[in-house]
Amino acid sequence: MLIKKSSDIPSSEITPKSTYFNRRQFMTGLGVAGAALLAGDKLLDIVSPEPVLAVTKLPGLKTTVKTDEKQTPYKDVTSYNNFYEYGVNKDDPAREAWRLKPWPWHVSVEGHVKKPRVYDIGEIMKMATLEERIYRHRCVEGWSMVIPWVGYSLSSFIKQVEPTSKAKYVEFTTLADPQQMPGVRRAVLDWPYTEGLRMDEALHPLALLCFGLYGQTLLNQNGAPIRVVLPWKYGFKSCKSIVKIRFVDYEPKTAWNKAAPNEYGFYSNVNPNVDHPRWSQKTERRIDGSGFLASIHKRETQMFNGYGEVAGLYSGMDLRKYF
Ligand SMILES: Nc1nc2c(c(=O)[nH]1)N[C@H]1C(S)=C(S)[C@@H](COP(=O)(O)O)O[C@H]1N2
Ligand SMILES: [Mo]
Repeated sequence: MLIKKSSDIPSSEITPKSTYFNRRQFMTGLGVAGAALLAGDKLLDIVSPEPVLAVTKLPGLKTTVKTDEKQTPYKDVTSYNNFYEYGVNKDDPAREAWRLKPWPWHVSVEGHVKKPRVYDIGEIMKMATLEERIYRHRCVEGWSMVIPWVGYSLSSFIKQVEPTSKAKYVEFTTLADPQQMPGVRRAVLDWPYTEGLRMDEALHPLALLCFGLYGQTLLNQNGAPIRVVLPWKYGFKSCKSIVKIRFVDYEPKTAWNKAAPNEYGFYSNVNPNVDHPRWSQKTERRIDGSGFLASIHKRETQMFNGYGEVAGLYSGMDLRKYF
């Protein structure tokens, strides 16, 4: 749904960002009746404005990880999403996520760490140089994408907040505000959404602290303003719209493991040899703009999603037991 085509809006209205968010707050503050008065039969348009206005360009990025595979079109990356805080259907996030205010935003860093405190999103974005990384993304449901993310290694952040020797794992927590995220009013998961990594996994250079994709900041449905991306693991490990990062000495409970422990383990490394009880993990449907052809020409899923350099993290572990 569009409020106006972006081409109809003078650039003075698009920038600065704060203007945009104020306008959004103004509109949501009107309530449905006020919006209807303003918009007449365009009511639906005004309650779901064009998401592209919420992004900021991130110029001068160096691409450090690439693949020759065709990238998933921006339209698919931003409209076919799992983000249960907005609803359980793939199109719910793109329709509902405009309700989230990704700015101002703070992340609380807690636990076994020398610099525990609340960090501003702008401060975190400046802790290291942003770069582009084109990663494969594999959802446990059997589809995959190739996405040019923007961020920097999670390890750069971790080193600056200085976990102590007691920190063995890191836990991520997503916002769970029913005002901004209508999906959390239903108990489909035990909110807030949490995820976790062993410390050596979190420090692996492929683990990305992510702020954008396709050269601009994240849309809300992709986890604005801050998320992680772990390309060798199933998508659900990549926690979105993070408000808390906690360093702990125990294996953190994770939202999907709590919901269905026989289906979702803590590690959840992409592994074609270990099937999910409901979905084979041997092949995948690549969403690359080729439409229905991708459902016919399934690709073989690769161990660790093709990122064999992480194998050393799991040497000696029975990956059937630690799935
Ligand atoms: N907070 C939160 N993070 C989440 C999810 C979610 O429902 N809530 N879904 C996960 C799943 S199942 C996938 S496949 C990816 C999808 O990320 P994307 O839509 O940005 O591609 O986000 C993951 N992170
Ligand atoms: Mo997923």
